[in-house]
Amino acid sequence: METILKQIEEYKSEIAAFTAENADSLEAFRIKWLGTKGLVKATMGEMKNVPNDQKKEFGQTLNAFKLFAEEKFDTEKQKIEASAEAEVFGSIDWSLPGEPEFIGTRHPISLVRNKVVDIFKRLGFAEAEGPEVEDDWHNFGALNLPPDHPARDMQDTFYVNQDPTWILRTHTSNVQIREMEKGKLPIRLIMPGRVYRNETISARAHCFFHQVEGLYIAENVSFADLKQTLYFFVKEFFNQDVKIRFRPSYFPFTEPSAEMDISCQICGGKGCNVCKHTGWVEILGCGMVHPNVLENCGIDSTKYTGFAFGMGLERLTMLKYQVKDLRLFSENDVRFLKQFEGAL
Ligand code: 2U9
Repeated sequence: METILKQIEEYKSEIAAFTAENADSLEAFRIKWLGTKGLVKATMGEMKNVPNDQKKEFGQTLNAFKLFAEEKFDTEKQKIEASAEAEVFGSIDWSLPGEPEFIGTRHPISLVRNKVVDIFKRLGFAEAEGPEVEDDWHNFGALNLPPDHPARDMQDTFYVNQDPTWILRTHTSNVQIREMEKGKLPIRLIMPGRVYRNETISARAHCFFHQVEGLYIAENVSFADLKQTLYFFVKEFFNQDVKIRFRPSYFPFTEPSAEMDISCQICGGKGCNVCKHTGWVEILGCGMVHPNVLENCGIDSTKYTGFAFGMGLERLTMLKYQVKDLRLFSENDVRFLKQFEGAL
């Protein structure tokens, strides 16, 4: 008994004196002390030679010895790992430029939307958004569309679960109605958003697309204000040389109504395929807000007037970047999307 206890003490001082120089000497330490044929296990075997009344105490000594060896191994292992890490860290040239990750590009529709909104913000318009699932009143009724208007037809509009109450909005005009209902005047808002129409998908039409609509309501707002605002917009969006012209049109929510053309940016007005040899391309619809629409939202149409306009973002993007097929905008082909890196 005395001999084995003395032996354990000697082992402990040998273990305490050990320092691992490298991974190999650490492994040698593990095999010598903690391996299946190691000295710790062999010492454990001495238990059978100890008299029964001393087994408990000896068991504790053995456990402490085992722990001592294991802890030493763990601390030396950590030291080796830390120095290996430091070696790698020290060998890296931290001044080298990093390898850039390709993080994608903004979608062309987003680029154009942001540009349009920025231009109107400079004129004092604020951005507003509203729901894409809308009720009949905010999408049609309040906008002076009669109950039998063809746009309400299920052939043209998506109804949610065939329920006549809920539809996918067909324009962002529902946002204007909701803002007007709040009753705070004057209103000067620009509203970008996704809209839905039940169309067969082709190069020129899709069942969803994006619009930007604008609305300005105050006292004494005139058609001249509308023209000047839109002229400023197209000059900023396309270039300084762009010309505009207005043609009379009809929308149930505006009176008078007009469509605006710009001089063709492809051929400079000389005539090409894009402008169908007319020198002009249509880019938006607009008009003075119909008195019925103002009254529908509780606004006194004898005191206030306003103008509104709407344009398709896909169309604007196609004109600016000569994109020939609308389907490219929703296919997410990176070869197409990458071309807009750094655009605008
Ligand atoms: C309210 C009052 C009036 C918004 C307007 C148009 C004319 C228009 C089309 C352009 C291409 C839709 O994306 S498109 O197919 N829009 O021509 N939109 S006036 O008039 C409003 C809106 C809200 C309360």
